[in-house]
Amino acid sequence: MSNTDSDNSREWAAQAYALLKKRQEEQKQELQKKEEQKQELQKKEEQKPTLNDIPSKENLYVSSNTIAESELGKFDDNFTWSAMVLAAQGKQINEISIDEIDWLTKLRRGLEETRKGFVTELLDKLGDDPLTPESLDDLETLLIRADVGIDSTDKVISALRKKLNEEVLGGEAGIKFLKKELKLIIDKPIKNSGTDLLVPQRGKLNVWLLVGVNGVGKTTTLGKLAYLSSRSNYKTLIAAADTFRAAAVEQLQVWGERSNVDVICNQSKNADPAAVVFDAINSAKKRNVDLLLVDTAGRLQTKNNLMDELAKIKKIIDKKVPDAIIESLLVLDASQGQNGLKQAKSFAKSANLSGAIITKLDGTSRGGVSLAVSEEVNLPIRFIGAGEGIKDLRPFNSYEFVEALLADK
Ligand SMILES: Nc1nc2c(ncn2[C@@H]2O[C@H](COP(=O)(O)OP(=O)(O)OP(=O)(O)O)[C@@H](O)[C@H]2O)c(=O)[nH]1
Ligand SMILES: [Mg+2]
Repeated sequence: MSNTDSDNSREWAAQAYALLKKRQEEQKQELQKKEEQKQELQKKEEQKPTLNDIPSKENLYVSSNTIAESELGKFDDNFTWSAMVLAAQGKQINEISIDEIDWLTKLRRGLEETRKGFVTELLDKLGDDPLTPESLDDLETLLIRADVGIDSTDKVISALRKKLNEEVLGGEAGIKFLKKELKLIIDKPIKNSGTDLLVPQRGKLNVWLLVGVNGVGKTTTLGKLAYLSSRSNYKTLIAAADTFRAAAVEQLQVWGERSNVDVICNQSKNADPAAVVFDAINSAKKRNVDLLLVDTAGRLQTKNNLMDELAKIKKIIDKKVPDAIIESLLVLDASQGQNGLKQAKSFAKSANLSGAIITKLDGTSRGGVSLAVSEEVNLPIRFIGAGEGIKDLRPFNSYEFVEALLADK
């Protein structure tokens, strides 16, 4: 990036920042006004003589379900970078939200460890010199170390080698080309699926099953999805079909409360997961639900009948709502690297998956595994998670992912 480019970017980001700050001030004032009006009203109520002078709890507490709006952070390098990523995707200054900036900052920070492993080292090695066959050998090692996988690495390196035979490639142009190649790999299964962005189809019952091995983040991801979905005005319901793990239902109920979404469950021990799904579908039909999110148990598929259980759940859905749109989403913990990839492969064989959700991208050095999932398992990545908070999950955007992976600072 030339000096003028970066000056322009900073100027653009500064304008976006000023606009967000102004908007936030206005919102705060609006809230304060509402609060004052509320207190005024309460005072009047209290002054009225009543038989029973116990104040109603509802009047004193603001709903605990409300998720606080994010606070605008500092105007720093993170802000500028995030604003530029949004601008590059065609966002106008007045279309940028604090949530988007926050997410991109989180994603960039989350991928820092992965990035350190190869980009920083690569840039140090490259400097401003043109790429050489030797630097490609270094890049190959670095990509494999970042868990990008052998197939994806081969693809990228061959493409770069071909390009090098055709023209001299400077450091910056090399990175640009690398980004393009990585994006191609991730985009391929998404394009093949025919759906760029996974959203529930209106007017139908959409059932999203979250599957995956122990502790990868299925329940947490489901909670975040419930929030995202209800916030986007889809009528949402949760089915607690992990009847195996103690406290799984309670964990889901907490998420249900946070996102204001009901949870259908059966508290009895060893309840049949398919029966829970049966009840949930009945409720979903009665309530005209758009999206039913199903949490499933995470036992290792090699050790038991998890696959049979999933098949049974699918059969029930097919029978009760033949026109339902079913998505089987494999949840993968990025920090498990190649192990996660192995899981994905064995699940893909028997569970008829339609997509993947990558979690725990924050603080792992193995974020590159997302590329391996795309290339080797041919699964479209639908969402990514980078944190334990309710807002720490977003629809997958390959451009943002690759930019964050290769952000150079
Ligand atoms: N840092 C981080 N932690 C996460 C993320 N997603 C989930 N976790 C944590 O991972 C742990 C396991 O998450 P769960 O959602 O219970 O995982 P699960 O797959 O439902 O687990 P089982 O039901 O036992 O199979 C919890 O401590 C979560 O807070 C993430 O994106 N980032
Ligand atoms: Mg769980």
